Amino acid sequence: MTSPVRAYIGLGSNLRSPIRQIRQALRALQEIRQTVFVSSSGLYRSKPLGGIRQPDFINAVAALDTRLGPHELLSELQSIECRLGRVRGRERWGPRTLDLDLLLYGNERITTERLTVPHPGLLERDFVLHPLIEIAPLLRLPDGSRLSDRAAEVANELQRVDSSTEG
Ligand code: A4P
Ligand code: MG
Repeated sequence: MTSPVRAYIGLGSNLRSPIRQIRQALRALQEIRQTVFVSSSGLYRSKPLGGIRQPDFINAVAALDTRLGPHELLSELQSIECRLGRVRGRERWGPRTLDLDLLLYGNERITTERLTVPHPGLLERDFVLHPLIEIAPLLRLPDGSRLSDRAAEVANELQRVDSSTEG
């Protein structure tokens, strides 16, 4: 049997009770086949990226150990997005009930029609970078660079959501 690969997932929501959406999505990640849920960051409120007027986002990052291939894992993520009610076909960058991105899949670099890993926004987005460092402070990218060395370049304007906050 192949050994598991550590993968990191970015979660984001800014519609229909986003805190509840993210908590539900974290539970759904625990049910993915051939996969062990390792840990998740706190939840963070962030300003929308992309210039469209829309509600603030709630973001978080989770770590999984998976025996699924990267495309199989992406399919599982997309199935969770659909199940938890994402309305597809909206404008890019626009509001969404739930967005699950595959940020990293072990040390692999992947460029296919369906999948780009590491996720292209990883190093620029405070709502990805800082929660990722929270759960994996020593993490290195496939090019060998240490994630925490990049953190100083990205201002952290995230607001942590208190764990007792209702969604
Ligand atoms: N795809 C390719 N690579 C990946 C990957 N690594 N992970 C493909 C996930 N999907 C990947 O995705 C479109 C296609 O990307 C998929 O079919 C998949 O095969 P999508 O989720 O349907 O479309 P999208 O999310 O609208 O596009 P995109 O480019 O993923 O949007 P982003 O970059 O995720 O941005 N502001 C804040 N504060 N917080 C946010 O979370 N999110 C967005 C969405 C904008 N602004 C935000 C936030
Ligand atoms: Mg996406």
